[in-house]
Amino acid sequence: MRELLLFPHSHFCEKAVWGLDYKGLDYRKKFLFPGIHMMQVRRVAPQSSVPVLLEQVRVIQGAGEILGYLEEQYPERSLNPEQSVFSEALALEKRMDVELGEALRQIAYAYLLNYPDYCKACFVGHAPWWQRAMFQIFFPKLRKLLHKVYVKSDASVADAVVRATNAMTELDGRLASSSFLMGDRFTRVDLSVCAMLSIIVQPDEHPFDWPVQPSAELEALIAPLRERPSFQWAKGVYKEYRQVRV
Ligand SMILES: N[C@@H](CCC(=O)N[C@@H](CS)C(=O)NCC(=O)O)C(=O)O
Repeated sequence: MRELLLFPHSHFCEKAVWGLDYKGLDYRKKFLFPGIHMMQVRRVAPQSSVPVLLEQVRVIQGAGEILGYLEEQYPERSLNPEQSVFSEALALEKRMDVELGEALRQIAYAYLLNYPDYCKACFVGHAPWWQRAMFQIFFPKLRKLLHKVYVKSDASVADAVVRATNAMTELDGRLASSSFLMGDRFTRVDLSVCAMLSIIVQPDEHPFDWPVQPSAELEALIAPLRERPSFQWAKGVYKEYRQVRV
């Protein structure tokens, strides 16, 4: 059986999950315990990051790589942009992974690591009691690690806010004249950008059942973004194109 290694709330994982769901493929989700995931993932793949797709003897690491692989193996319901804009589209997707996806993650962790219960719900809300207890014990260490890797410093978070806002301004501009980011139909670029936005949009169609966001400071940063065309667009795309398979 096809298997996807992932964290439940991760927007990069959501990008791969959406791809699999969109193609109507069967697969098993294997949620990993943060920290311990590094050993588990490195046993099969070069980096420690998820998502990782395991299909027979193949190991595909990285959300974009997984979308590419799915398109190659299962070309029906194509998510590829037209050939004429293909490289431009992939470049936009990659840039948005960083400018939007990585920046939003950095901002989110900067505030949410102060809320252990929220983090617990994100990483192990689905897991048996003993994993939730283990998470509680390991959280101080995990918090330190996540802060070091993702949050870095106040200045770097401030820069991430500027980068994410600029990225959304660019998207708003593109969406002023089209319902799609590249070409005239739904493609992997739309899917990917909406998945990156999912951590702030938290759409109902997303398979993760989001806990209530506890940080007033983070909410103050997100609130003005809700009015953005790109934010509203992502909500609409989720409604129309996100088929959930549990
Ligand atoms: N470039 C990768 C990035 C994936 C990524 O950053 N995954 C994070 C979760 S959102 C992760 O696994 N972090 C833990 C680690 O790298 O060990 C992709 O597109 O899949």
